Amino acid sequence: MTVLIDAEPEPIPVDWDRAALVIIDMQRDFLEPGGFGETLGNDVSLLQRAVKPIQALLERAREKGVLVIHTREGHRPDLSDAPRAKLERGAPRLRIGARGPMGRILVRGEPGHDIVPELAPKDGEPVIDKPGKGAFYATDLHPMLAYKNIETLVVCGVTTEVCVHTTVREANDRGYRCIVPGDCCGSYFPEFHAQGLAMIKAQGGIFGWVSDSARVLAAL
Ligand code: C5J
Repeated sequence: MTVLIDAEPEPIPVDWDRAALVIIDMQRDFLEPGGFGETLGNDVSLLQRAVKPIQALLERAREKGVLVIHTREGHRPDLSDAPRAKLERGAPRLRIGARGPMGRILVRGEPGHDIVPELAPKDGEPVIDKPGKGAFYATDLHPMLAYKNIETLVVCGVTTEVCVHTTVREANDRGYRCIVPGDCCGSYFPEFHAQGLAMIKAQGGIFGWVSDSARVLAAL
């Protein structure tokens, strides 16, 4: 059934049978002290605000049978899928692959790579392991969505201006309509968060639509 979600720049009709909730990188490495986010000099507590609103959307999506997809940014333990340009950034003892309090930073299988317990994937919910910022780059997300006839994505997670934004841009170019509930996203830089959302909905929704968890829940 098609319903209208209130959003900017304008309300958007959504058929929930052809929509997916895509939760980007809600990993301990970004949200907890001692992970990748903190090694880059960020205050990770700023991302916590997104957890509860995402949890509310996730629970409702599960109840209603809406497709839920989780993503995790990270690399193979041998780092063979990480470009040098990415590995060489930051102080050597804090780089991707270095050992930190939650295991090797941004490496698959390490505790820091896990999704935070409040949003842990359930059996049957696809988890996309992505080596880049965008969820479409070097992953099977696009065919997975195509096989399920998905046309609309509700995209949330962290960080607003990096992995959420990159994913929305990639999705937009592939023909998906993206709705971003702003309170379900977080950034280490509040000004980038605000500008990131503004950029999505500017120019008639050049990358997509911006809404919030209350308005999405009202339509779900
Ligand atoms: C970053 C992400 N910020 N998930 N990754 O490096 O946004």
